[in-house]
Amino acid sequence: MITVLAGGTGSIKLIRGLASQHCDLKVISNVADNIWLYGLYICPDIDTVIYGLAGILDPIQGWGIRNDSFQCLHQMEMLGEQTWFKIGDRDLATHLVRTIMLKNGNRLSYITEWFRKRYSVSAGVIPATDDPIETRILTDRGEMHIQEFWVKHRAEPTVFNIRYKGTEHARINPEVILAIRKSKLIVVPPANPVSSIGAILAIKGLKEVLVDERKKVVGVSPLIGNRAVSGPAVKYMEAMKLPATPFGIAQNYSDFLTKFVISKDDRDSYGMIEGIGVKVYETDILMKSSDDENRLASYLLRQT
Ligand code: FO1
Repeated sequence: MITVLAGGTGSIKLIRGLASQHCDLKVISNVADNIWLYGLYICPDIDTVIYGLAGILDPIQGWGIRNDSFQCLHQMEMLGEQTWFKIGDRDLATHLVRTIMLKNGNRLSYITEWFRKRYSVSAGVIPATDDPIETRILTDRGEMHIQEFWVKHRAEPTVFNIRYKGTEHARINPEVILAIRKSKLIVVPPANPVSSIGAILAIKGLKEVLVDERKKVVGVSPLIGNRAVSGPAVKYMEAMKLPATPFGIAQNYSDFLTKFVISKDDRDSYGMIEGIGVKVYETDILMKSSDDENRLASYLLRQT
């Protein structure tokens, strides 16, 4: 079994690659990006993994369903609703059904398992916790939900700090611990180290389990040089006073990471990373096509 800690658009590429190589995959999904909006409970990272593995993810945006229409959203706009978060018509069905199931008293992990089967995904998809947690961004325009910062304000405000609301009381999903303990490999994909991986690690007790199983943990850098492959990782890392380099990532993960795959363009970081006790592997980590995804996944399985 292989367990992957997952955020959104960056993680799914490697997850798809691993799914093409390996049949017993468990994906632990970040849930701190989840948001109540338009009366619906939206779980972007869970949906990105499920749509990605079901082969229906929009390849251009990296979220939502391919070739979706936006009739409902346009109608809402016509009715005067603020529609900064773009929900497609087919995607809407997922949020509607999930919200009904939640209101009927079902846990998020039960609902996610139900969707996994409906979308014919064979990999397990496990929400990191069933309890509500939320990444909050403290900015020069006030504190806001991560989706407000990233989508509504297009990541423009200056970020002072980031906090994970609710993580002090959230209970780790027991299946997460089971997956980590039973896996022969635990993968930290090229995901946002603050808003995706950071939000999973902020759940009390989770990091300790990873530290315990550190010999099995391999990471892939989400940065090439000092630039994120996608998304606002650099902005978040700077706000958290973390050096936005592959070394900064390795240092941030060093309690539980034993192996780290970096871009061959970052060869000069090799010595520093090995200096903190993390074994370094260099390859082409940019995933632009499914061939790239499969190649990196197979490299990970063969080399590490
Ligand atoms: N990202 C955007 O940049 N703009 C959107 O309007 C938007 C809508 C959206 C709807 C459903 C969904 O599952 C994801 C959506 N995302 C959108 C992506 C989302 O903000 C990010 O992918 C994750 O939160 C980052 O992990």
